[in-house]
Amino acid sequence: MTSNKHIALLYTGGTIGMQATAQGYAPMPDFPDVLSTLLDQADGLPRYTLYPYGKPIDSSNATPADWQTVGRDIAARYDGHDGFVVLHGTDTMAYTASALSFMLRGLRKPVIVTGSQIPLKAPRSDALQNLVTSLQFACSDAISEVAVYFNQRLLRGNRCTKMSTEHLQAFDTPNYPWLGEQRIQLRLDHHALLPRADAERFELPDYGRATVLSLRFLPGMPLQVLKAMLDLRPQALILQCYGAGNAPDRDPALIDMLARASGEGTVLVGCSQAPFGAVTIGAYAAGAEMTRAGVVSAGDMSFEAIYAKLHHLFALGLEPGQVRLAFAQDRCGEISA
Ligand code: ASN
Repeated sequence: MTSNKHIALLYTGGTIGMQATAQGYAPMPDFPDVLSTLLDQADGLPRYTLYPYGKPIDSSNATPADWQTVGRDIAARYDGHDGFVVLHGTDTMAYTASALSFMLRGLRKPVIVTGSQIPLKAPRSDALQNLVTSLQFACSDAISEVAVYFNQRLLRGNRCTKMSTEHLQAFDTPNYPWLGEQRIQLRLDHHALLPRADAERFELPDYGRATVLSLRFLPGMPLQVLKAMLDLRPQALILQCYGAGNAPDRDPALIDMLARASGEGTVLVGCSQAPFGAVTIGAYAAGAEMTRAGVVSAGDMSFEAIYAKLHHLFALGLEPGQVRLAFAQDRCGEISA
C-alpha cells in the first residue's frame, strides 16, 4: 500500500517532539533531525517530506488562526502529495482535526492527525508507533477524510475527543464507530469511512473573527454567569446542558435572557455534558422552553466539532440565521442524521 506514495508530514508541536526541561516538557530544538534519522532507519515506510513549523507549540496554545494555517498549508501542498500526516499535541488535537475536516471538505486523500502521550525520545514512548502507523494509513486509497490515529485506533477527526490524560489509549469517538484499527495488519471499516467525494470543495476562510463561548450548567449556578457571558455579545454560546438536553427551568429569567440574546443575533446551541448519545432539546419539559428561546440542538456532535463548526460557519461570513440552519446539517460526517 505504501509503494509510490509521497506523504507530507507536518510537525506542529506537542509532546511527541518535547523533552524534559527544568520548567517541564517543552519542544526539543532538534526534533526534526531526530525524527528524520529515526524514520530513515525504519523499513516499509512511504517516501515523505517533513515540513516542520518554525515555532512548534504545546497544543494548549493553539487558536483558530493556527487551524487555518494548517488547513491552508495542506491545501497548498495538496497536489504534490498523496496523503498527509499532521503531528500535533493531544490536548487540542480533536479541535484541530475537527476544523481541518470543515476546511478540507470533499477531501479525496487521507489526512491523519497524530501525536503521542510520551515524547519520542523518552523510554516507552508511544510516538514512533503512532507516527509509523499514521504514515501507512496516509497511503490508503480508501481514506478520504481527516482522521486521528492514536494507539491502534483510526478515528474520525470530527468525532473524536481526548478521553484520558494518562492512558496511551487517549482518544475515542463516543458517538461513532472506529474507522480502522492496527492489528497485525491495518484494518479499515469501509462502512464507517466517508465515501469519496466527486471533487474537493475546500473552504479556507479567515478564521478568528467570531467569539464563541461555552457555558456548562451547574446545579445552583448563579444566573449572573450567563448574563456576564451574554454581555460580551458573543456570536455563539454553546450551552452544555444536562442529559438529553435539559436546563433548569424554575427561574424564568434564564429563558428570558436566552431568548433576548438569540433575538439579538447570538447563536445558541445546546449539547450534553454526557459524552455518549445525542441531545434533543425539548424532549423533557425542563428543556422545552429552550427551543422556544431559539436554542439549536447539537445532535450527537462532539464538543470539539461544535466549537470548530461554529468558528467555521462564522468565518464563511454566514448570518446568524444561516449559521443556525447550517449548524444542524451534516457537512463531513460530524453529526448523525
Ligand atoms: N500538552 C501537550 C500538547 O497538547 C500534550 C500532548 O501532546 N500529549 O501539546
